[in-house]
Amino acid sequence: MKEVQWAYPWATIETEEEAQAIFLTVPDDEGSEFGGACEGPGVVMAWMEELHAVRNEKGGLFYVENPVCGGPKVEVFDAGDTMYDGIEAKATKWREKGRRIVALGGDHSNTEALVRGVKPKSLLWLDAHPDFWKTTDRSYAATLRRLIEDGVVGARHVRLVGVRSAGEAHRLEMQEMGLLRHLLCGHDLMTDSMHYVSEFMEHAEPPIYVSVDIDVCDPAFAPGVSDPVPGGLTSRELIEIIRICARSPKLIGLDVMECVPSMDDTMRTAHLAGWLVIEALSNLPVLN
Ligand SMILES: [Mn+2]
Repeated sequence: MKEVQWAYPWATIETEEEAQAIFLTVPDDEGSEFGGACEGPGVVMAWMEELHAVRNEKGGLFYVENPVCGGPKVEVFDAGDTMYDGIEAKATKWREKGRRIVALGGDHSNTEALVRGVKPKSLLWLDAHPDFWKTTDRSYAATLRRLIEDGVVGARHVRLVGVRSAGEAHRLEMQEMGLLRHLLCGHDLMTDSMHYVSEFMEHAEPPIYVSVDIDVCDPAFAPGVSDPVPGGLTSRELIEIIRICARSPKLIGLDVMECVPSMDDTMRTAHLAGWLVIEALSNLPVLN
C-alpha cells in the first residue's frame, strides 16, 4: 500500500531567514538547585506536536492559525535545543536580523542569556518570585537582580507581575532600586493584571522582552514548578496576558520557563506551557 504523504500547504519555509519568528527550546536546568525543568521542553513539545504543530522534514515548525482567534498563519523556524552557553550568541544574531524569539525552558537562569543576547530596552517579568538573590553563581533565583545590576536592563524599565514571595531583604533592595513601585501583586494582581500589562506594552520603550516563570500561575493551574506559591494568576488570565504581549509590535522576545513535569502527574502545567507558546507564536503580528 502506498504510503500516505501528508501535505501541509503552510509548511513552506526551510530557513530562519524566511521565518517571522524563531522558536527555541532550552532543556537546561543547571541553574536550578531543584532540577527537573530540563524535562519541560521535551514533554511540552511531544504534546504540541501531537495536536498543534507540524514540522517539515528540515525541522521547521509551523502553526496553523490561532486555535481560538483564527487569523493569519505565522511561520516559525524551530531552532531546536539550545543550552545556556549557546543562547546569547544565537539571540544576538537573530536580534540583529530583526527576528523575534519565543523560547521554552528550562530553568529561569536561561533568561539571563536570552536577555543579554536580545538587549531589550524594557522587560516584563511574570513570576511568583522576584529572582533577586545575591549570588555570583548562575541561579534561577538571581536572574533579574543580575540583569539589573549588570546594567543589561535599567531598573526603571522593568515591571514585575505576580510576585508574591519575596523576603524582606529583597523587598528593601528592590525598593532602593525603585522596583517596588512597579510590582503588581496582592489585590491589584486579582483585579488589574491584564490592564496593567496592556498599559505597559503601550507605553514602555521598545523593544520589549517578556519573561514568564510559569509559577506566576496559581498552583491550581500550574502545580509542576520548583516552588509553587498560592495566590497566582489563573491560566486564563495568563493566556490573555500572553496574547496582549504577542500582539504588540514592540515585542522582541518572550520566554516560558520553569515547567517541571515530574512535579505534575496531571500534565496540566506542560499543557499550559505549550498553550502559552502557541498563543505567543500565533498572535505575533504578521510582518511584511
Ligand atoms: Mn523565576
